[in-house]
Amino acid sequence: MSKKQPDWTAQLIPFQSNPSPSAEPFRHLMTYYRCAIMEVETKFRVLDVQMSLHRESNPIESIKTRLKSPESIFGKLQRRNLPLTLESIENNLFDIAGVRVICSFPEDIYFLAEALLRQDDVTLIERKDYIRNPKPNGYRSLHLIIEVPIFLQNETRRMKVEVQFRTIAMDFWASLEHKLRYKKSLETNEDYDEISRQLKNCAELSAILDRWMENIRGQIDGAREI
Ligand code: 0O2
Repeated sequence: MSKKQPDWTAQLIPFQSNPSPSAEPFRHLMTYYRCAIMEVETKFRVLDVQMSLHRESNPIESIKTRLKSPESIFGKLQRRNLPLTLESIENNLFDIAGVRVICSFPEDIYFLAEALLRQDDVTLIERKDYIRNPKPNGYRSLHLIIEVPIFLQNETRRMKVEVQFRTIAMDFWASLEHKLRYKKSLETNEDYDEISRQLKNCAELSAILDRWMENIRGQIDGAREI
């Protein structure tokens, strides 16, 4: 028998200033975030093509996008004791729209991030550099919260988007760590400390791999210029 899922959208609606018992405003907001994802993804596709004109290959390996689910939005508002309103979502949650850019090399990440931030319509809200300052568990990635305009029929809205930049090695580690951490609640495992230590070692190895591959690229590019 299928378990009945709670209707999170319906739970958000009664708290809205708009008394209409309809999920329309929430759906509209999610659509605006989806549009913002499209805008940001296009910006990266353009940069990737343009940067490939000056190099042998494209700096971007792949782009993944995701819209936070209503369940996750609702859960995050509740955990933080925030009002369950659309206004509160826009003002407090900056990762509703997510764009993950997977690059070949760490230095490509910084080129792309700077190129993005130079664009007239992009505003930087927050920057967290977990590549230069990895998290204690070994997590590496460059996170930017940016604001971009979306051009609708009768208005322009500015929407926040979380951009995560990772190399293939960083993404490999983060994806597996995420899977291992959430598959079984790792915190309750009796070997938690040992597992955490091993995961951190793997993160350090992946950082070494990134630097090594970048050096090899440097050698190849240097040899080509001679
Ligand atoms: P999901 O499903 O990927 O969205 P905040 O997002 O502000 O509540 P925090 O920790 O201040 O939380 O933000 P931060 O550090 O920018 O991290 C946000 C996102 O980065 C996470 O989103 C993950 O995607 C990723 N991330 C951060 N730390 C780790 C980590 O240790 N391991 C892995 N695998 N990913 C990490 P969510 O909301 O957790 O999940």
